This record gives sequence, structure tokens and C-alpha cells, in this order.
Amino acid sequence: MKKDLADTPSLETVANLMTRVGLLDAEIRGGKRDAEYFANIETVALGLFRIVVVGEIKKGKSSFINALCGTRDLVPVHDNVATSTIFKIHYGVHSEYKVYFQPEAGRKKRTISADQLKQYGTEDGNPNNGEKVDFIAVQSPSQLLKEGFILIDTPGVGGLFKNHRKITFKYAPKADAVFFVTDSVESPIGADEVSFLKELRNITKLIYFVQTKGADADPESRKRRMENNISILTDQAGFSKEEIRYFVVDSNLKLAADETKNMEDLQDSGFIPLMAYLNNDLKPARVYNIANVGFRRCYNKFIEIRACVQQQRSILDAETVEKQQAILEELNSAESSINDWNSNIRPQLVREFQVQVQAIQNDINTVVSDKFRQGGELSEAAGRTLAGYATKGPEIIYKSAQPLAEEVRAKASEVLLQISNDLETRMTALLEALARKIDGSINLSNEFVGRSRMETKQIHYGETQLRELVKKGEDQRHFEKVRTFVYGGMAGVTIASIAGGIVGSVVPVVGTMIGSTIGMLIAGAWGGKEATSIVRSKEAAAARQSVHAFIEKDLSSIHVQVQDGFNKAFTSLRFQADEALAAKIKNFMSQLAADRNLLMQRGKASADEIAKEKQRIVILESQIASLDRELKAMDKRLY
Ligand SMILES: Nc1nc2c(ncn2[C@@H]2O[C@H](COP(=O)(O)OP(=O)(O)O)[C@@H](O)[C@H]2O)c(=O)[nH]1
Ligand SMILES: [Mg+2]
Repeated sequence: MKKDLADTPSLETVANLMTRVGLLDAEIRGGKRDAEYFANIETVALGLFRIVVVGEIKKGKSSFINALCGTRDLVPVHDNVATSTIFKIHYGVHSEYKVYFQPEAGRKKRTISADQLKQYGTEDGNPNNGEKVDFIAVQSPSQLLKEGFILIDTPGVGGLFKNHRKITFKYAPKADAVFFVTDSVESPIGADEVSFLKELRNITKLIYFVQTKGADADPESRKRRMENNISILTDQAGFSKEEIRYFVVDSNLKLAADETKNMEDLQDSGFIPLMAYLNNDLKPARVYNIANVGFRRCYNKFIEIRACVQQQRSILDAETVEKQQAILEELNSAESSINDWNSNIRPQLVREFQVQVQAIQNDINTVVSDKFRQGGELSEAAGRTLAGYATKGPEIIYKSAQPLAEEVRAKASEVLLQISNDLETRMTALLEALARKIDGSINLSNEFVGRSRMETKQIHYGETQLRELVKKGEDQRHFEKVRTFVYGGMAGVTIASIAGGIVGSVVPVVGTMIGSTIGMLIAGAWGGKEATSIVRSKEAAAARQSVHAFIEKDLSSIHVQVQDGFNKAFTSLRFQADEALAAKIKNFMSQLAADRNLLMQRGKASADEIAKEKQRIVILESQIASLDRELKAMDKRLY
């Protein structure tokens, strides 16, 4: 059972402990640092929290972000000029804006001044995104950002329903929180927003509500608005009253309060409970997950170090030739068991594993085909919608092409997320089964294995943890980092921990990989061409047919992308477990060689040299004992 989240150690504390373990590891390996492990410490220390802000145009999204950051005009706020691009806002010592262009624009990113924001980031200065801006990265020294929050401001040009989905589908699945912004003065949550929210819920459960412009309404009407909105959310959008987190704020008041340091205004702005919720509830949950994975990684390394030092200790303590001989025999027999297992059993287990991965792949291919192929479920559903237009004229049917295509893409994204969950569950089960088989198939002498076997805990990577990793898989570099972060987590010193190692290292990798594959596929599904090229005909039946043909074509391009994406992912999945095994075995063998070497040297060493060696071990042992206490204390806080 998980403990109170508020008791989670800070990521700094976890990173510090990881560093100490990493340095001790380097010390016993003759000063050589495990580069991967140290890179992973950075990942922990950097643990970030992503907030995506969505909502209709002019509801106050950009103002809300500025208020959160405590910086006026950090992102442009306008009375009559609409934001036309994504802003990604993150921490940096200096304020800075950088424009990133879409790949097809073939332009390098460029730093711009705040004055140029209008030119690239608004509908006025950059109509229909003629500049092909992908997003604008905003760097700011704000305190909130410094604490590891990343904010994403989204446009909402001309009605949220049509234009927002693409963006939301791209960013929301990876968000740690999605803030849906509505306001206190104009209309309550409308039909378009309801259908948008329903879709949003299919891809993330982390939706929170903000009602802005609180100070523009009197307290009574702003409360009525809130109650009204909440009943819309429960009656029409499928939210339950208990799950809704709803905040009434005023962003302008918050900004003013920051400037004048007026406590009363700050209180009235409504930002205190919102920030408290962010800091006390949302962020700790995320920190917990990162801390947990980092801690496991650290603990694995610690077990290696301890086993290694224990082995050195027993070699030094072996005073007699008989005792030394016994150790040598133990090492030799371990080596031959491993070799034996490696050449006879491992290939067989790996083959079985690969056959089962293939079976999963076949199932996934079937599902993908059932859903996406011509005449498949998605196409049929679109056909049914079109059949509903039987009494409509051709013009109306043509007009329905674009929304219908978007409908299909939204559904495709949903299906992809479902497949990804299913795939993750099945791959995890398969890896756990493999781990059990490995564990059951290795016969090593008990004394040799016993010590570390006791310490090998079953590592549970819950769904949320996997999601954490998945979210981070966004850009390729980060993905690689996370991959090594979890993947490298298993290089152990005894074969007994292989089984746990496989589950502990490969399972999160699987989650990360599936997540990033799905992320790309969803983005790809939304990258389809616009429904503009339909040949127009006068007759309604022909119009229905040509719209359906268009949808089919759209689907078939998505189908190709999806199949291709999954095939690539499977190719890699198939080899993950074996790669993890190979690394483990290599490590084990080099440890055996080192032990044997020490044993030989001990045979030749003078009493003086042995005494000195023992002194070195005593120091290491005391470091290990103190790390052991701290790790146990941290373990208690995490479980
Ligand atoms: N009084 C008040 N005005 C606000 C608030 N939030 C936004 N506004 C105003 O509403 C307009 C639109 O805000 P903006 O943040 O650009 O909305 P966006 O299109 O959703 O990003 C601007 O004129 C803001 O000054 C608020 O909390 N209080
Ligand atoms: Mg805006």
C-alpha cells in the first residue's frame, strides 16, 4: 500500500541519494562512473509537470497562464486578437521567446522579441498560420516554472469544437493536468464545449475546471454560473459531482495583487486554493511516481554494490587454502551453471517469448484491421452517419465531410489509446511470466544466490507509473533518456535478480515505447489531409458516396501509418527482453572474473596487504550500512 503522498521525499532528496550510491559504485569499480545511471539521476532531478490549458477563445486561457506565472503579458492577451499557435512555457533564467516552425517550412527555429509575438503567434499577424509556426517556446524565470511546471497555452480560434481537437488530441494524453477554462460573464458551458469535454475524457481523466473573470461578476451571479456549469458537466458531459474540481478565479486581480503585494486581492483572486491544489495534491502524485522509479533504480544498484563488497569480504576472510578453494569452486560452478543456462535454456525461453509476442502482434493487427480497414468498423460508423443524411441535399452533405472526417479521426485516436492499454497489459503479463520461468530455470548453489535473492523484491510498476514514463516519451531524446533510465536499472551482480530485473527494467520500457508509439500514431491520425478535394456532384446519393469515399481514403492512410507504427514497435519489443538478459549475463560474468582475480591475488598477498584491503572493506561496509538505513527509510516513505 502506498503511503501518504505528502510524505513523498523530494526529487532532490531522491537524486542526492542516487548520486551517493552512484559514487560508491564508481569507487568499487576503480573510479569508473556508470554514465547511464548518472544521466538518469538528471531525469529524476528534472521531474516536470505539464499543464495544458484549453477552452474557447477569449475565455481567459492566456491570462490564466500569465497569472499562474505571475508575469503580465508573458503570453499575449488581447481584447480582439486571437492566439493562433501553441505556446510552451517553461523555466529559464532569462525571459526568451523562440519560434519553432513546422518541418515542411524548412526553417530553423529563431529567437524573437516580445514585440514580434504578434507577428508569429496571433491570427492578426499570422493569418491561417501562413508562417507555418509549429509552436512558440516561452522561457521565463517565474517561480512556478522553476518548481518544474510546464504550461501549454492553446489557441481557440473560431469555436473550440472544430479547431481545438487536433491540438488537444496531440497534447492532452501526455498532460499531467488539463485545465478547461470557462468564464463568469459570458455564456455557460455550451453544447460544443460539452461534446469537446466528452471526447477529452476519453483520452485523459485529469481534467480540472477554471472559471475566470470572477471579479467581473457579482458574487451571487458568479456562484450561480458555477452551479449551472457543474450541473451541465454532470447532466450532459458525464462527470460525477465528486470528481469535479472547479475553481473560480480572477487572473487580472491575481496579477495586480502580485504587483501591489495586496493580500486581500490575492485572496479574492481565488488563486490560493488553486495553487494549493496544484502544489499539495496534483504535483505530489507525480513526484511520487518519479521518486519511486528513481528509488528502485537506486536500490537495484545498491544491491549490486553490497553483494560485490560482501563477496570481497568473504574472499578476504578466507584464511585457509581450503576456504579459498571452496570459494573458487563456488565461482566455477556458478560460471558453468550460467554458461549452461545461457546456451541451453535462454534461447528456448527467448524463442517462446518471441512466439508469444508474435501472437500478441497478430491479435493487434486483427483489431487494427477490423477497425481501420476499408469497410471496417470506423468506416461503417461513418457510413451510418451519412445514411442519416438521406433526406439532406448534396451541399449539406459536402459540408459534413470535414466534421465527419474529424469525427473519424477522434474515434481513431480513442481506438488507438484502447489498443495501447490492452497491449501494455498483455506485454506486462508476458514479461512477468518470462521472469518466473527464468527464476525457475536457474540452479545455482544456494549460498551463492541466497544473499541477494532475499533482497530481490518483486517490483511493481503500476499503471500510473508507466504513464509517467509514457508522457515523457514525447521527444526522441527524452525518450532515449527514459529508456536508459529504466532499461539500465537492472544490471545486477547476481543471476538471482535476473527475473525481477527483467520485469523491473523491460516493463517500464514497454510502457514508454508503447506510449510514444501511440503518441506518434495519434498525432499522425490528425495529420491527415483536409476534406477539400471532393469532386462535387448535384445528386445527394452521389454526394454521400463521394464523402464516404473520402473518409475511406483518409482511414486507409491512417491504417497504413498505424500498422507501420505497430510493426516497428513490435520488432523492438521482441528483442527488449533478450537484450536485458544479455546485459545482465555480461555483467555477472565480469563480476565472476573480478572475484576470481581477487581470490588469486589474495593467495599471493602479504599479511600487511591483506590487512590494508580489509581496512578498505571496513570503510565500504560502513558506507553501505549508512546507505542501507537511508534507503530503508526512503522505502518506507514510498510504500
Ligand atoms: N477581469 C478579468 N478579465 C479577464 C480575465 N481573464 C481574461 N480576461 C480578459 O479577457 C480577454 C481575453 O483573455 P485571454 O486571456 O486573451 O483569453 P484566451 O483567448 O482564452 O487566451 C482579455 O481582454 C483579458 O484581459 C480575468 O480573470 N478577469
Ligand atoms: Mg490566448
